[in-house]
Amino acid sequence: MKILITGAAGQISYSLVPFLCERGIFASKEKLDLSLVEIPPAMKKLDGFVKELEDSAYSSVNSINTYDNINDAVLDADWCLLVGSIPRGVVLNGKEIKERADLLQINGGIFTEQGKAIGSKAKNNCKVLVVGNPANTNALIGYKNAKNPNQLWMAMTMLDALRAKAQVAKKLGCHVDDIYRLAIFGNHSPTMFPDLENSNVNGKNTYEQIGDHEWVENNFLPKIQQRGAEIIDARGASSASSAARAACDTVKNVEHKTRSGDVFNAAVLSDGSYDVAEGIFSGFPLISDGEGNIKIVRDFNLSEFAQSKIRKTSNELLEERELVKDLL
Ligand code: NAX
Repeated sequence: MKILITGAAGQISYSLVPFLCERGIFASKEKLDLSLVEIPPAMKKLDGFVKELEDSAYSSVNSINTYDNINDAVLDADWCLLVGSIPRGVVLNGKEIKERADLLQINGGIFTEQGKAIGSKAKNNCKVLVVGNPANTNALIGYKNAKNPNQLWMAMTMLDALRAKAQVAKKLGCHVDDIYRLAIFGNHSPTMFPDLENSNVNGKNTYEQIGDHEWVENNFLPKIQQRGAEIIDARGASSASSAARAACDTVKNVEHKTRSGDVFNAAVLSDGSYDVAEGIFSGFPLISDGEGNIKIVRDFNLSEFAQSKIRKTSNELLEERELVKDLL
């Protein structure tokens, strides 16, 4: 199994790679060939991380190789985890990247190149998870440039789902594992919508058990939508360990059959389900058959409230698509 990870010297990868090397994440028992990609200035730091991975002596790992470009790294990859991207606020060529449009264009350039490389050189059944922000639109750019419809492209919304589960568990005094069918719709951004109305806790409707729409709309929703900012404020750095956990959980959920009565979360290319415009990458409730196939679960009933929130987040994705249309 060849696993490619970009942004491999970054803070998310520092937790993600060790998580992936634990047993039971991938369905196959084959040992892992890790293909770690960074930009040239970060190669020394990556070498340091590789020394630590070697010292961890994982029985699941066959080889570890590092690359300063994706083209050499991606040959026959089974999974590509695209974590690396340029964050908002970075100074490039003397100019601070502040605007969403600039961020989309700069990262768009990265994902154009990565999409082309993955489409032509990775395995035909390769699975791709985009973590680097703006994740949904980066995934769209990568997918369009890959031009290989057999490959599965996703953007990460699992962290939003885990955050939502943690808040529900606190509110209802239940365990996170008792929460089923909690779905994240839309963009991985402050417009995203976590739906509780179709969720249940051990068979009992989550929204009804909470029984407090005011809490859902004015407390729960902004809490999940702004959780990333809350972490940055407290930690002085963005979510890393939880993001790594969520990325690993996404891989595990795609690789294994979804537990009965449940869904998992990622953003995939919209086919028009739930009136989300076709051709954007939106969060949906998904199931996996454990054989590499995932599909959108279509039996959620959406209230007026839910529909209006999903329209808003879908519109944001359409605006983002418009901003990068020259890259698609
Ligand atoms: P770091 O800045 O610690 O690491 C990013 C790494 O990517 C750096 O080492 C950088 O050199 C590398 N990189 C940049 N361009 C690259 C390229 N073209 N090829 C290969 N490597 C490249 O960021 P980190 O905290 O690890 O976050 C990574 C990305 O995840 C960011 O874009 C961040 O916004 C995004 N996140 C996405 C989340 C999600 O739920 N989808 C949540 C967490 C996180 O905010």
